[in-house]
Amino acid sequence: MSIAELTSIDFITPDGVPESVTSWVTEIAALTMPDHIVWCDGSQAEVDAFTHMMVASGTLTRLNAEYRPYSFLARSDPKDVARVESRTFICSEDPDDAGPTNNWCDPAEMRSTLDPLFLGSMRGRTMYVVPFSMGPLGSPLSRLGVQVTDSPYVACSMGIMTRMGSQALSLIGEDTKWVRAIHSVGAPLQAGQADVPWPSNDTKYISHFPETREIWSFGSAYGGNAILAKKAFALRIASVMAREEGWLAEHMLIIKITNPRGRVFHVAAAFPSACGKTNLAMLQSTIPGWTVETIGDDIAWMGRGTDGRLRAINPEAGFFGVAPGTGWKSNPTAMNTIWGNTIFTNVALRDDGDIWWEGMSDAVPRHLIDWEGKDWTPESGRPAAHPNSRFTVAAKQCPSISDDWEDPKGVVIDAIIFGGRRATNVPLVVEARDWEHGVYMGATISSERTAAAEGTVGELRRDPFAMMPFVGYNMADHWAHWLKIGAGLRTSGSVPRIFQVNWFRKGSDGSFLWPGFGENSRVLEWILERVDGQVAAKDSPIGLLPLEGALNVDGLDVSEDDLAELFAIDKDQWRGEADSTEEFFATFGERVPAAVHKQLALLREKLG
Ligand code: GTP
Ligand code: SPV
Ligand code: MN
Repeated sequence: MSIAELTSIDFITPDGVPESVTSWVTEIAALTMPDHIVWCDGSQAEVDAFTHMMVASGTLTRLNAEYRPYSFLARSDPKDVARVESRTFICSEDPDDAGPTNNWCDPAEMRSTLDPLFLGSMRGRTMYVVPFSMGPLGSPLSRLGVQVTDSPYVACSMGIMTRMGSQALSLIGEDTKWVRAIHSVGAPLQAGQADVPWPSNDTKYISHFPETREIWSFGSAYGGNAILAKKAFALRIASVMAREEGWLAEHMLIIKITNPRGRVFHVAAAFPSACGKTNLAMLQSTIPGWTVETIGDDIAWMGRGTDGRLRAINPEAGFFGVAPGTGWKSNPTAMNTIWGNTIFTNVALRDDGDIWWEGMSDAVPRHLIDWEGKDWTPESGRPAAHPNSRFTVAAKQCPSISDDWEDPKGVVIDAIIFGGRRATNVPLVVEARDWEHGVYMGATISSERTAAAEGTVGELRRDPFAMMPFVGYNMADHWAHWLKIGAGLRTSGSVPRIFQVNWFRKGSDGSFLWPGFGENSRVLEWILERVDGQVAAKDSPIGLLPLEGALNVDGLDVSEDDLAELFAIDKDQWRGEADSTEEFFATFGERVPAAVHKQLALLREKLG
């Protein structure tokens, strides 16, 4: 489609679109009153037209093609830089179905709040209709959705992050169930009014209606607030669908690992936002004979396959990765993924027309344009890239992408890992005694806050299953659902092992005890040797730990003392953890499953 065509098509619907979609689009258009409607087909020509248009409007800066072909930089409004959890709502009929960890609002009340905000909110703008599939096109595990948005940046991002366009639309028949997602930046334009590069609104609502499978997002164009296929659909709405249909929608990466004996494993791992999923998903092993391939870096949909085993797909088609800290040393795979065809948001611009951020290279450029568009030098005393700056890139560009990443049946999961960012207490790795204990580990994850959402960075907070901001129903019911899934897997005799890891434990001097990144392959090795029945473990109050000398530290520069500290279990501290867990569980009242309470009692018993 050419630019001329893009701006001249008014309210013309492509042939063969089911009535359920056209009537909904018409209804939303009547409410939001866009000047034009464009149905996205997902073609390269469309991407080219969008990016041309956004370069002309100042939303995107084209990067120097010599260094970064077909790539662009976007700078957001400085007030629109991360997910807004305080403005994220679960509007279930019954407040108990949202639970104490979600902001709840009565659906009728939310609709009456949103209606006036959306009324005419797309005036002077184009409404893009974005049909998409979460999961491989046509897989029985995939689910369909349509997002309307008045942001071409969001439409483009959806094109990278999902299977978007005509093919997805053609999968929607008259009887197909699909998720409705409405997004407006909330910045209508009067006739003749000049636009800004990043339109948004100080009033923000990210509202979910789980019963009617709808998402209404107003006021933000950033990440999970606006790319509604991701957290809003694939986690919040999908977790509700999954509970009803007997599967799991989780904030997890998926990797394939081959050991030196040629055995293949698949692992799913949940870490809170900005706690290392993308890095683990793209890990380059530092130990001989072990290879890691990427299947997904943020979301896993998992369920019991016809073979009785837990199978997982990555519902996404791209990565929306944290830029700072991604560098040639820490994550060369990511660096090679973003060679081109990438949208960068809120990173710094080099004088040579390429991008830069903290941690990309040891050498720091002498001059940059920072994420706010201001001159920057190393003496400026502030980061050049925003801490939550991101790259948006297709997964198929990843050199470590696995040959089975689009397997419509999903991959068999052999082990599940829970992690978090904990300076103290939590050891480098510990294994759950059984599924119930693993569910307890997931339910009790705490992690230090990061820049991925608003709030004070570093503050410890509860983040069960790394799903605190993403579960679309009562968190305690989520634990019950996990127990049920485990019981189902047990009937077929194949229950994945569960582990907890912590790359972020700190020594008394405040520095990380563990080198992390590629060296995490050593922890994966121990985990998979456990799964393969090759190594024994020793019991401790909090779970099974590696035997003395079992963790492979060959060639690693970590002192004996630091290693001991990485696995130290301070019983007093853990009694404190148990007390705080009891308080946390109490916030859910009766809904906490008995099996989870039992694990807490067992922990206390073992602590003595
Ligand atoms: P979201 O996209 O927000 O869900 O984040 P994520 O969980 O994918 O986190 P990501 O892999 O992008 O890492 C976030 C930050 O943690 C980056 O700054 C990384 O450099 C840092 N990080 C990742 N892995 C490690 C590790 O093993 N050790 C240390 N010290 N830092 C790490
Ligand atoms: C996260 O915060 O976990 C992300 C980024 O993956 S966002 O898509 O904005 O949610
Ligand atoms: Mn994430």
